[in-house]
Amino acid sequence: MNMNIYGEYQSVLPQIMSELTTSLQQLNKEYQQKNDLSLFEHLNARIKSEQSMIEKCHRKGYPVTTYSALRKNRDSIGLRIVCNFIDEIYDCVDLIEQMPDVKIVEKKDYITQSKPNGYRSYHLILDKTFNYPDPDGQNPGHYFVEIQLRTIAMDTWASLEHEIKYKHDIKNPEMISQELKRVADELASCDISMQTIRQLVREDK
Ligand code: 0O2
Repeated sequence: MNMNIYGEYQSVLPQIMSELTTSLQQLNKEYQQKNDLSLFEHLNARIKSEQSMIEKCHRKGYPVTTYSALRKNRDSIGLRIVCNFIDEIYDCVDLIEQMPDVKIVEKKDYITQSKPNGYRSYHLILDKTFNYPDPDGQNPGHYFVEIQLRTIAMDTWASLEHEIKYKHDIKNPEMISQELKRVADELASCDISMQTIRQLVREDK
């Protein structure tokens, strides 16, 4: 019988994802009450498909095991937080850092240091304790979660870039890459302008 790569944790992962989603929605509510604006606009969550996880294990040279899926790779559970403005991304990172039982084990700021192709986003890897056993035999167990934080503009670009690149054979890749980078930079400039406009409106009050 073929065992799922997530093994006995297959049913635990969605529960962990759901608990964390609820905690973040609660954080958003509290922030809204305090600041009269949203911490984030929306939040998506996914468990990495078995096929993608197996492909990633092959790509990284890890054995295709439950241990590799949950310990060597750290994005079996992934959350994407989409904010209205850049400032809220950094507020959100600070608030996540203060959440109980959360340790941030990696931060990658692709906003101040965008990828060469124009990709922008803030990536976090959390090590969070949950009331479920983990692959190291601990209970409460430790689980890794990847969180990507983006503005609406960054999210639009990443979704469209993914759609364009992964679904079609590209005949003129250099020109397409240049154009995508140009659009990414224009959107980044719009993000800054929108934040400046909001600041002007606030100062006017
Ligand atoms: P999915 O379907 O989102 O899970 P690794 O995660 O180890 O492969 P690395 O360098 O450690 O690679 O991770 P990185 O680049 O910090 O983040 C990887 C994830 O960020 C990707 O996950 C994408 O979701 C997103 N990402 C990174 N670069 C780009 C990009 O240029 N364009 C788009 N659209 N998304 C990007 P996966 O596993 O590829 O896919």
